[in-house]
Amino acid sequence: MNLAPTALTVCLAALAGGAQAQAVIAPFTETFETSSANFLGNDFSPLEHLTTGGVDGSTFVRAVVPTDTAAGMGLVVARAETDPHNPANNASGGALFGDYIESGITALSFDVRHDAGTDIGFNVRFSPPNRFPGAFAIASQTVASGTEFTTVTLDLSSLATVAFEGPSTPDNFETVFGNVGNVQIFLTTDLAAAGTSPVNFDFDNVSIGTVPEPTSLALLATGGLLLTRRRRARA
Ligand SMILES: [Ca+2]
Repeated sequence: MNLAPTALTVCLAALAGGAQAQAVIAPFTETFETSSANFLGNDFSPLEHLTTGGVDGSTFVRAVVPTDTAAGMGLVVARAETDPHNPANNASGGALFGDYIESGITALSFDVRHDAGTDIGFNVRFSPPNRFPGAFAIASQTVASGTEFTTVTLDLSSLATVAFEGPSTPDNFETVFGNVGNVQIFLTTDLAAAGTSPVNFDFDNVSIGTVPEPTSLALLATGGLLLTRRRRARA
């Protein structure tokens, strides 16, 4: 038999083993339409939810980061996490979590802008609900300070594109990406170089899916330019 997973089979799997990962998740984009969707900041307090001025004028979330509390690299600026004690607290209602391998999820992307006054690099740590081990996917691009959002895409498709806490083995890949329960956006740039404090980091459209084809990327870039022009035309 080769049955597609249904809500029933997912429920049965959940009943069969409490520790078992959610079987299948779908491509998903968190647009922060009505709330901060339980996304948290460095100190685990909810990110600020702003109702206008995001991508294409939409809603978005903001992490306000004082530079004096951000000594060195490796600062978490935004967290999407599961709460093992109360699933109602799961970021995005849990839509970002589960078995990325089984579901064919090979990329996470987000739109970000900041006002640090210097280029900022990001990486994203993925971990199971119990938080360890973690795997870091490192963005190849940095994001300039400014008023426009930039899309940062992390490739999660293989051992070659992520760095593990512990040995880089197929077992570790399965442990993390077969049961993702926490997604943490880190800085790879020391905020001590920032020209302003606090620094606002604005996030929108946190997405899981597949790595875009180069042609899709070009189309997306064109679409982004058109949207930018339309926004300017309206302003
Ligand atoms: Ca939005």
